[in-house]
Amino acid sequence: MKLIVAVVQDKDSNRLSDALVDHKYQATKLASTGGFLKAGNTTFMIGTENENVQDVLSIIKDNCKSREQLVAPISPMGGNADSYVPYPVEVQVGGATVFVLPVEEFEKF
Ligand code: 2BA
Repeated sequence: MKLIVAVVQDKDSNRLSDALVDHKYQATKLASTGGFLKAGNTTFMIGTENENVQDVLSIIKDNCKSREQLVAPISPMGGNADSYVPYPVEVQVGGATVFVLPVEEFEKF
């Protein structure tokens, strides 16, 4: 068994959870925050058998889009202004960041 942990954009989270339900995969959604952008994102935990992993990964791939996001500049408070960039910078935020972990034991009580 594997645990798939997928960090996705909030905009894709309903579509992805509907698709997982349609394909009869169980998932838990956690509200999370990206360390870099400090913006909300959604982390899915999906426990599934090894033979389903590729199917789940393709469902994630099909339902999560990569987008450009603007990062607003933060003015240096009494700091060094030399490296200050006074205009918004665009970053590419991925469709999904996915980790596949082995599960040692799985119980439901
Ligand atoms: P954030 O940390 O808010 O990052 C959003 C996007 O900003 C990233 O997209 C990346 O394009 C850019 N970025 C992140 N750190 C950067 C840095 N130090 N310098 C320049 N640009 C940077 P993604 O890579 O697609 O990541 C989307 C979200 O997935 C991340 O949101 C984070 O919540 C999660 N994530 C990505 N890599 C991770 C990792 N290795 N471990 C845990 N979570 C991760």
